[in-house]
Amino acid sequence: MDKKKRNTEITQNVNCNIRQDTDPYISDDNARIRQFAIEGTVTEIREYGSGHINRTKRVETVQHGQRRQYIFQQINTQVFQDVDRLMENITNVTAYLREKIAAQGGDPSREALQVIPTKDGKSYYRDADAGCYRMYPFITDAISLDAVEKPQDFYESAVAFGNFQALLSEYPVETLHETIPDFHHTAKRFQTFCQAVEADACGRAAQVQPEIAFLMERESEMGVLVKLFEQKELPLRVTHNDTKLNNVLMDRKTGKGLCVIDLDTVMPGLSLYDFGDAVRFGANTAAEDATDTAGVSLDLELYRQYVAGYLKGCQGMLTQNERELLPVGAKLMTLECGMRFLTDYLCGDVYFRIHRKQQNLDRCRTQFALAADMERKWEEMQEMISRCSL
Ligand code: ADP
Ligand code: GN1
Ligand code: MG
Repeated sequence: MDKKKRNTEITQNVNCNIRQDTDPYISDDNARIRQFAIEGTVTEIREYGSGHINRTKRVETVQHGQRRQYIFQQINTQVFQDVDRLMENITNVTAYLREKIAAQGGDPSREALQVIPTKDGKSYYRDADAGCYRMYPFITDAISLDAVEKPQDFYESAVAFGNFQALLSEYPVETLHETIPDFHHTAKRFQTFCQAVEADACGRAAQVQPEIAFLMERESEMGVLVKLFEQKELPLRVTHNDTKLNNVLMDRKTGKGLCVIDLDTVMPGLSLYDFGDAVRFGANTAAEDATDTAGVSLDLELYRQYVAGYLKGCQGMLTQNERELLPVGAKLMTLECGMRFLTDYLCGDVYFRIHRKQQNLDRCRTQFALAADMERKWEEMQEMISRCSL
């Protein structure tokens, strides 16, 4: 699909997806939502967004004629097994961000998420079936893009993610829980991938031999960032770890990055993970799940915009090693993500939500095609870093 058509399509899907109050799930949701300290009577609940992990809905309430909107999310407890710790991270990080943003003269109610407590003061609600739910105020007059529409959008998203890291540069990193252990430990991800090939639980390995070979040929690259970190060549930082374009809300009026969202994976990490993951998603000329890799390539202009925006947002906090290794971050995160999609395909699509058969395989193929294109454009990628760092 044309990458730019995707934003419209998702908006339309969302708008068509109104479920009636007769739907038993909606009644259940109503009961769950009543557990939270929100204002007004619920008038509407709609499926929302295009995340691969949680189930997100937008809730509307009315009180004395005043309309309010909220985000209501079912946390994926297969992916996040310790919800107490996950929500402790998010509650603490958002409280910290709100204070910092206020001190800098910003508007914390629009520039940071805020966890809405349950009526009995908890950060999330666990129902009788062990489903876990949370709520945030819905940030209005903002958009979340599933594809870059113009280079400026990508630049502004980079400023926002860089700024997010700068805001958290003094946050006590040791107090954060690892919500998914070894999330970006690419070498361990490679081991898991090899085990999945070996087990071949769904009999799919024979069909993906070229993809398996592509990764095997790059085995020596898997541990490169972890090793540099162990050798103290790279600093540990508070990072977001899932910097997809749709995880930052953009101000509808100004077009500037407004609020970094999807904080489930805020953990100790490397800045290169945040830079790399954003580039692999946003600077690809094709959609992450394109069915034909012919349209996949690294858009060097978008890459340049992201480098410039990220360095600006980071406000000089990156070390020389970090700056020089930005291209490595981009390629490694692309390889790692493709490897995760392939692993999930081999395991029977148990992790990433799919909407059609082979979607995870398509996702894997786009990532590998992108990594291959980065190899072809490697010198340009490096040159741009030197030019932007001047
Ligand atoms: P997932 O982990 O499944 O990706 P997200 O937290 O990213 O879930 O939420 C999914 C989508 O919901 C986002 O991409 C964004 O469009 C929207 N969203 C999430 N939180 C808010 C919020 N507080 N205000 C407005 N939109 C939001
Ligand atoms: C998931 O939640 P979402 O859709 O923003 C995944 C990321 C992947 C991404 C690939 C917790 O992100 O790591 O890069 O899909 N999140 C988790 O699109 O695994
Ligand atoms: Mg998300």
